[in-house]
Amino acid sequence: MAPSTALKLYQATGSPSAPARDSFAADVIAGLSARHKQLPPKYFYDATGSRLFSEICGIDEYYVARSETLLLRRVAAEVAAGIPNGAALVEFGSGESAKTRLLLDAAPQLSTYVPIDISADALCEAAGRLARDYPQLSIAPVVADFTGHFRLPSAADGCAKVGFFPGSTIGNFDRDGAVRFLRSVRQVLGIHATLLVGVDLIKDPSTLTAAYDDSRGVTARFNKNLLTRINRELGGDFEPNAFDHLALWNAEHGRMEMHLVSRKDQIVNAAGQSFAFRRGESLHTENSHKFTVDTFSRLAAEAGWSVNKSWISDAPQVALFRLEPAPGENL
Ligand code: AVJ
Repeated sequence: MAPSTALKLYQATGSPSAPARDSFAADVIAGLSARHKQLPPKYFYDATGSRLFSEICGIDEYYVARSETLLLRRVAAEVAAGIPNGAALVEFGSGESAKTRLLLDAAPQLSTYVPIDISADALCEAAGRLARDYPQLSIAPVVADFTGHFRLPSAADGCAKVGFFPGSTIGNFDRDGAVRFLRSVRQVLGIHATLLVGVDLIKDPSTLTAAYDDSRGVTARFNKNLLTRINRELGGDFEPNAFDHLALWNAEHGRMEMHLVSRKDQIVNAAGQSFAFRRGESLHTENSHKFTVDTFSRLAAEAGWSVNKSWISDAPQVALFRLEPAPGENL
């Protein structure tokens, strides 16, 4: 069923399709021309990719979403007790907003919800369903790449802000990128803010690798969908099955990596250019950094946030942090 039409979608990036396609093309050309071929993981999330990611979240081996949902359910009342009356919940990369409902149910004092997502399809659908289920809540969705610059919609003006960044998405940034992002979130949310961040914790490599290489092959399809998207949107001729899905634990950098490994020597055309792959050459598609409570607390401190509280789930463990602006830090 079509989502409610009462919702206005804020296009934070101006007219979305043309500039969005240009930067996709530019990123693909740059990434495939590099000595170590790579692509930014944000391009996974077209309509198919968003659907595949939801499917991944239902898979046993992908504990990241399951553990966090159980944790949120356990601590929702405690988290809600720290949320001021009339506050606005601002979610970075909201997708289906599945976990959001746990907070919305526990904190009816929230007046406003600002979901921000790069996928207009996922955002529209989720916002439509939420509008039906939470008629009191004012919902102001923003279509944006949350790593870029954008302003909050006026619906959130004058409200205390609660940032919500669950799912361990922060792990996609390298360390500098994560610090820069957390700094810009401080700026976007202003001074009367707290930020709830979900982070995946370092654990045994076999649990980690199974989570990124599930036995049903959904993660492999999610990874290869990036090639299908390039074919469709940038006139590419990738054969997705001429690449193998590879998930590996990089202990030195504390991160899971996903790659697409060429099964043969081949030339691929995309975005008006040709790219040579050697057999065994990898296209690096994602980093998912994992933390300890300590390493993440230090990272947050570098960005001007201090840890007000952290909670840890049952195994396989993930963590939820409540951050507040560090005293004495100016914006
Ligand atoms: C949505 C970025 C948190 O890194 O675990 C899932 C994406 N990649 N399976 C993650 C993902 C492979 C996910 N994040």
